[in-house]
Amino acid sequence: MPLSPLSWAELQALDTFHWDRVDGPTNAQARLRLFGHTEAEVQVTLYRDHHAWCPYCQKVWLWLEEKRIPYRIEKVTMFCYGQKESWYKRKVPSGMLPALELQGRLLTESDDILLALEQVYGPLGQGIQDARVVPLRQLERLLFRAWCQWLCSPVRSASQEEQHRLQFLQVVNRVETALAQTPGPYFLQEFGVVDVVFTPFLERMNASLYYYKGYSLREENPYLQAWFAAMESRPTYRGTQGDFHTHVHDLPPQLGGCWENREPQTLLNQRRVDHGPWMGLPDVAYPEPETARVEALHRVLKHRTNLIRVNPAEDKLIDEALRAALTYLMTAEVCLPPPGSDSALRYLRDRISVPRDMSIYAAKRLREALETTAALVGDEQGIPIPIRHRRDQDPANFLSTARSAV
Ligand SMILES: N[C@@H](CCC(=O)N[C@@H](CS)C(=O)NCC(=O)O)C(=O)O
Repeated sequence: MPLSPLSWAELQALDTFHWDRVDGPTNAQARLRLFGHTEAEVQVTLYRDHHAWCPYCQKVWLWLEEKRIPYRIEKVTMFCYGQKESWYKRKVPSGMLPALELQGRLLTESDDILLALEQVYGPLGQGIQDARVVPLRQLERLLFRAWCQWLCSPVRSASQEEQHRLQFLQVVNRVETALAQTPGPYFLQEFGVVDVVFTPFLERMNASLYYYKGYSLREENPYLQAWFAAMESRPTYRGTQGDFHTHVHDLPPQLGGCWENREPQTLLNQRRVDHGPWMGLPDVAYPEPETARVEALHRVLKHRTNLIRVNPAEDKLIDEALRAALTYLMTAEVCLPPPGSDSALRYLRDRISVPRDMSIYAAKRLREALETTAALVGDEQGIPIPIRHRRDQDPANFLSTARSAV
């Protein structure tokens, strides 16, 4: 017989998750990172986007985490999901991210930021102007342009699509050759700034090409496969890592559209990313931590009032349905949600953002619990995710509790 949903108090009692956001592993929720230093020693403030979607912010974020520099984090809204904060426009009139304050000096442009940080704290492996680093940074930009060309150009013919695909694969081969030249998995002898520079877009290429073009960058290229695995051995990277679902739906408004090729493999991949099963997707390969479920529970409990308020369904309906999904998440016992709650549960399933809300495996477990529970009462989908903007994710709706997330 199906279990009836646990109460919020009963769910709260199951929440044993604890994470030291300030001195513990890299995470997207912290507003302050100390690495054992005192707050008085902090000389750096990183301005990055609320949702951890901005790739240039990820580059600087990862560098600071790798170097264990104490820093503050101020989160700013991107144009595609809400209103830019006026205090930020006074500081950076263009509104562009990232920005960084270093010993009272304001810097913009991610490469200039890294250069200035190197001058104060020393390089991460090699300096970004090192003669071994510069050609690899150029290769990264070449790959970026070939990816944009393939993903973001509306094509007029199959041959044009094929030409863009081949151009991208040619640059990928150059990346494979570069990785093959070192004895380890990284771009140079040891992990360093080049790996940090490549990370944000390799992650986004892996996600977007799988979903829009049916091409699995990580699985089809052995050196990149080894590189991703090596990156995932680093807690710093794990803390900044996004999942396929998050990237494929945050990229279109940022890039001005992503074009799918409608091939059978693409359609299969799209179904898998949007509807599951999410375990086994090539967006992550390290083993699932034992804490995945309880982390998901913890994060939902923290934000439940807002999650219920922004859901299009009646509060009472989504309240009970969400408790049913969380009961299943924590007990593995089928728990029937109220009739008519399937689309409300799927609305939430489609709006979990990684790493903003939780880490990658926690999100997969939560998506799975929401979908399994929704499927007990129907197959109605949630309101579709917008393509031109993501104001459905406006952080203004969450700020009162987000502020206390440290
Ligand atoms: N060249 C810049 C590029 C930065 C950039 O394009 N930032 C985008 C986000 S990925 C931005 O701030 N756009 C304004 C917005 O979306 O609000 C850098 O390396 O820092």
